[in-house]
Amino acid sequence: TGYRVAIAGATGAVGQQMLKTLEERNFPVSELKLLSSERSAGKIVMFKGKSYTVEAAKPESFENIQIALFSAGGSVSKELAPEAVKRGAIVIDNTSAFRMDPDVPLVVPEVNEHALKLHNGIIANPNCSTIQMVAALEPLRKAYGLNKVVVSTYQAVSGAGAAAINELHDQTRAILDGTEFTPSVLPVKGDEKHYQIAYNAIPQIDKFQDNGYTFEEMKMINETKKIMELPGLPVAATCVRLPVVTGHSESVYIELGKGGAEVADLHKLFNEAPGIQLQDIPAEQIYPMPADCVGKYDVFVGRVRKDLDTDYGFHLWIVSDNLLKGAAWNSVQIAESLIKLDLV
Ligand code: 11C
Repeated sequence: TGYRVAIAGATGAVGQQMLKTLEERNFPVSELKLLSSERSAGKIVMFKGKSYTVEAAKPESFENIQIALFSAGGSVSKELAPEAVKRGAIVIDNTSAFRMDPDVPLVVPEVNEHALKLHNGIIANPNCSTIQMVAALEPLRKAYGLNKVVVSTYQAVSGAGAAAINELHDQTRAILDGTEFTPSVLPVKGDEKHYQIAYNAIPQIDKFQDNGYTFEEMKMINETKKIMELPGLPVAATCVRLPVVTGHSESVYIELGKGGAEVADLHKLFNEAPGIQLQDIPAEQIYPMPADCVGKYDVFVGRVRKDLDTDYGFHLWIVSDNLLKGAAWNSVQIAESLIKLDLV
């Protein structure tokens, strides 16, 4: 017994983590179909000790599938997610293709699991940097309300895919060896200019929009309002790429809706919140770091400080594995919620 599951983008960085997560969670899979682009079709992928041949994704691939996890890029989702839905599947889409569509729930289970009930076949998985931030802010919103969010990110190269990871390794090696190199992937593959990421920090993730913010920054701004169901919440973001392979970090300034909170109150809320781990003992130099979060499902919070000038203001440091809670785990968690709520 179990569910008939398909993964579109099965050979990618996130697809591989989805398989690992389904296996680790012992997700009830009765049949598994692994799909990819034509280029990766024919590859053999292991799941629970069994080998599967990856097939090129096409509309008919979703015949008889109940749950389809998509992480093969926005254009694949735009083309094939509606085809999967037409054939009776529920799609959990990890691209930005449908996130802001009012008919599509955008879900982080710790925050808005209830939104799943309104789905019309497609459920969107938010952007990685948004997921970890809203998961950490939700317990504070519930207790005090939330009036303002200002975030600066320190994002890992794996968010930009396998080519960006290779570029970081190759550049680091070239610099140590004193050889020449030509950046070709970051900050954005399709943009005109490319910059060194090794030993650097690049204040551009995704393309610039007309308002001077990047698309990654606008995703954090718009998705946060939608997931937290606070359309009027002021949110500002600055997104920066660092030479870290996996694990996004965020410095977040918030203003609560009520006064009177102390650091200890926030600690208590984080300690009680699902999916959050508090690591905040300054006297012992305890705080979250990406290297410690790799491979873990939770969102880690530390450096909790009360603002020195503004009433209701707090500063937080939030770290999580961008491929797990930021992508694969949140998607599988949505599938688990759908089963729990009897929505499959
Ligand atoms: C990054 N946050 O780190 C991006 C990757 O909209 O799902 C995730 C892109 C997305 O580059």
